[in-house]
Parts: sequence; structure tokens; C-alpha cells
Amino acid sequence: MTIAPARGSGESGELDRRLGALSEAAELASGRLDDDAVDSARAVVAKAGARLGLGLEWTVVALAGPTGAGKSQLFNVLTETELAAVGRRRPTTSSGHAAIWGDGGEELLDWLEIARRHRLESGDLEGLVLLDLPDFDSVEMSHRLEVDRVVELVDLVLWVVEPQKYADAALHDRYLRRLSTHAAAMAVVLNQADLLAAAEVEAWRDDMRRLLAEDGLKGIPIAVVSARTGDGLAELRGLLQERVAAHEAALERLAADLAAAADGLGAGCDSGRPAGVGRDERQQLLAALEGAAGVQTVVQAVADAHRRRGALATGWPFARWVKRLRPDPLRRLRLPEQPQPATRTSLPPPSDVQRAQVDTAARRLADRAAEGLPPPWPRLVRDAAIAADDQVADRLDRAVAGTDLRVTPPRWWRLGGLVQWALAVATVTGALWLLALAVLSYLRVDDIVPVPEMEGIPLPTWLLIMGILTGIELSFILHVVNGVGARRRARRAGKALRAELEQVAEELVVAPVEQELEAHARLCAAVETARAARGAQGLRGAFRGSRRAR
Ligand SMILES: Nc1nc2c(ncn2[C@@H]2O[C@H](COP(=O)(O)OP(=O)(O)OP(=O)(O)O)[C@@H](O)[C@H]2O)c(=O)[nH]1
Ligand SMILES: [Mg+2]
Repeated sequence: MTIAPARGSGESGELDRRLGALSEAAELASGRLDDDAVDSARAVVAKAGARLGLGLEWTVVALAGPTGAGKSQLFNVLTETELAAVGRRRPTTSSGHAAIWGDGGEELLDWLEIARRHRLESGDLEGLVLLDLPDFDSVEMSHRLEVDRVVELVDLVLWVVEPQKYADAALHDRYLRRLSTHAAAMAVVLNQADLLAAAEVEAWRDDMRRLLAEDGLKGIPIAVVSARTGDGLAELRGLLQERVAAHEAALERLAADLAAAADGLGAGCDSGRPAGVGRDERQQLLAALEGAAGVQTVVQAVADAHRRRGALATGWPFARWVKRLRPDPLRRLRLPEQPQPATRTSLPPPSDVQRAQVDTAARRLADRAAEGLPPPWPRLVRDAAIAADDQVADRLDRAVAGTDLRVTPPRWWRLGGLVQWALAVATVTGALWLLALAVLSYLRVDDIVPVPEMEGIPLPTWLLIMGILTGIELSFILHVVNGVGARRRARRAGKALRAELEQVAEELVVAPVEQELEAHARLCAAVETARAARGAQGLRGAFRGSRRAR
């Protein structure tokens, strides 16, 4: 076996950047994506922080494998000790123990929770922490848990197998396949080669290579050794020396963890960009909100109120009482003259059908906006679009109450009113005058005061007839003018209401939808950063280089 040194760029700064991105991705994914994926991403960030803090000068290598593979014997041979118990009764090793080449590393072992520690002369493996682990296929649950725990933490795992058990499902299904993203942080040791003939060894190696390729671990280093005879051990030692000297095993491992966690969060990122909020859907939502807010009713009330108020201000004074019989439409609906978003109107609440229409329009907008996104994003976007469902009615009412309907009376009403009053005074004067003349005539004294005339018609008759005719005529003209004004004001109020409703649509539906799409975009950008800088600078790029050199 030849393994080239891992010539990574060694940029823990790059790793920091990627970890930051993973952390951001986990925050964005929290509550949106699968909890397990979020938890593992957070665990990777936490673990990386801890491991980087414990020093890259150490390389932690674990011997893992089924019982009887020879892990403990290999540990003894590599440490040139008899520290590990090697036994015939299975399983032999019940808890992890460590050999440390060099001084220090206590905190690292505390973090690994390995209590049994043996310090060795530093030599050519200075910086190596070798762990002998219990068997992962154990009848003892505690053994498996211990293996799973430690395998999560170490920088490099040497999977030790022997000719009988190398194809076991326990190894391939439970570990290798699941760790297919971690090729850079693993190697396989085929132990007890002395039990096979040379030709069988080759076949064994080929078969293992095939199985590893099926596991997704094509190209992972395979060492063939015999812990008993010492065959192949020099090469295995060489591998350890190279990894220890490069000081990058921890970075490689963390980079692999990072990539795997990022993949877990980035499942929904491999599609194209979502369609985004469409114009048509926005218009449909607005139309539904208009219906639910009673815009038609309000607009009608604005027009009616203008006509009524115009008639009261400029109509024929003798007929105004008719207008007073009916209440003011705006007051009846308790629509404030000035915007008052805090007050409630007496508009009827949206009907069930209107509510359903708003709901449907919001869903449609969300579905269209999320088009092109894989699950669960369309559902998340839709949930965001209807999250404020129960606030819609209240928010619409406040929007209507907060709209400036611009119902202030036009200035010319005052002038029109004055003219009408003047005409009314003329009419009444004419009427009283004629009445006085009638009384005088009754008393036969009507010749005392001469009655002025205009073009042969007595002035009081002029005043009465012209007052009435002009007053009615004027009120009719002003009625027409007010009708035009009412329509214009209704249009203006409609526009103002729609502008207000656009805000409601924005606030309750569009913004939440866009926020969700934004979360998707940011999450995917973070995942992309976390996965790897795909250039030559990135760690993974460096790893590829090291593989090619192999
Ligand atoms: N022939 C042969 N036997 C070996 C070799 N390596 C280990 N053994 C034997 O295999 C048996 C198991 O070895 P251990 O080192 O205890 O195995 P282990 O993997 O630590 O087993 P557990 O601690 O139970 O997980 C012992 O009897 C060893 O002597 C080898 O290379 N060749
Ligand atoms: Mg053992």
C-alpha cells in the first residue's frame, strides 16, 4: 500500500469560513428542515470548534472493527508493547484505550473521554494518538455505543478486518456506507494475511476494493498486514507517519464532516431558482382582499355620502329635510373621515366565501412562487403565505379605517349654499310680501303702498317665482355636478383603499413568502459555501490532489 501525504492547504481559516456557513445554514434550516439534519450540522460545528481548539499537532487514529480482527494485537505491534489484552475469548477489549506518542494531549484525551492512556517515546510517530477500541459487532451494547461515539470524534479510522468477516453487513451497512463522504478520514486494514496464500490475498484485496466501491468508498487506502508476522506493517506505519507529519488529519476529518452535514441540509438546493411572486397571482390576491375588505361597499358609501352631503350643502333649502331622513352612509358604517387605523368600522366581516377566496389566492401565489423548488420548500412557502390567515379580517378592517377616503367637502359648496340661501331669502321675501298684499287687499287698503314692478310683473311675484325656479334649477345643476364629484371621489377612494390593501397583501402574504424564498436562497448559498470552495484553494480540492498523486 502506498499512501501519499495528505497535502491539504492546511487552511483552517478556510475551514472556519465553511463552519460559519454551516452554522448559518443550520440556523436557517432550524424549524424548516429535518431536525436530525439540523442537529447533526450543529453537532459538527460544535465538534469542530472543540477539536480545532485542542490542537492540530495531534492526529487521533482509531482501530475499529469486528471482534477478533486483531485490533488489540495490531495496537500492541504498532506501540511495540503488550499494553492491550489480546485474547481468544471474544470480545476481549471492553473500553477504548490510548497510546500517545509525545508529551501533552491530556485535554484531547479528556475530550475523547478515554481514561486509559499510555505515553510512549515520541520518535517518528510524534503527535500520534492511537486508540484501540472494543468491537463494533459486539454482543455488548456498551461496546457498540463506545465505538460509535469515538468514531464520530477521531481524525482517522482504520477499519481492521480479517478474512472471515471482511464482508459482514455490520461493517458495510452500519459504518462504511454511511460514512461514504468520509473517504479522506478512513483506511482499511486487512489483517491476518498470514492465514491466506499469496494468490488468495490478492483476491481478498480485490474483493474488498469492490465492496468498498459499492459502499461509495472507491479509492480508499487498503493495507494488507499480518499483526502476527509483521508483514505489511512497515507500510501501515508509513501511512501513520505521513498523516501525523502532515498535521492535517483533523482538518480532513472535519472537512468531511462538514461536507456531509452540508449535504444533509442542502437536499433541496440542487434544483433551479424558484419562480418568485408572480404579477397575476398578486393581482388575484388583491382582488380577493378587495372583496373581503368590502371595498365596493366603502366606495359606494363614499359616493352616496358625497351626494347626500352635497345636496345638504347646495340643494334647494326647502327640500333638504328629505335628505336628512336617511343617515349619512359613512357614519352608518362608522368609516372615519380621517385615517384612524386603531378604530373598528361597522363594515360587515368577510363572509366564509370571501375568506376562502383570500386563502385560495394566497395559496396559489405561494405555489407559483415556489415553483421549481423541491420538497419541503413548496409546503414551507405555502405555510408562510397562510400563516396570518386569522389576522386577515382584522387587518383589512384596520386598513380600511386607516385609509384616507378624502371626503372633505369641496370649497365651492359654501358658495353654492350661500346662493341657495340668498334665493331662499328672495323666495320667502316674495311670499311674505304677497301675503302682506293679500291681507291688505282683503282689508281693501291695497292702494296705500304702490307695488314696484319689473316688466309689468309685480316685484314680489318676481321674487317668489324666480326664487323658486332658480333655486330648483340651481339645485338640479349642482346635483349633476355633485354626481360627477361623487364618482370621482369614489374612484379616488377605491384607489386609496387598493393602495392600503396592497400593503396588507405585502405584509400578510407576499413578504412572508419572499422571506421563505430568501431563507431558501440564503440556506443554499450557505450550504454551497460549507460544502467546499470547489477551487484549488479548498481543502477538498487539496484532498483530490492528494488522491491523484496516489
Ligand atoms: N493468524 C493471525 N492471528 C491474529 C493476527 N492478529 C491477531 N490475531 C489473533 O486474533 C485473535 C484476536 O485478536 P485481538 O487483537 O484480541 O482482536 P480484537 O480485534 O482486539 O478483538 P476484540 O477486542 O474482541 O474486539 C487473537 O487470538 C490474536 O492472536 C494475525 O495477523 N494473524
Ligand atoms: Mg481487542
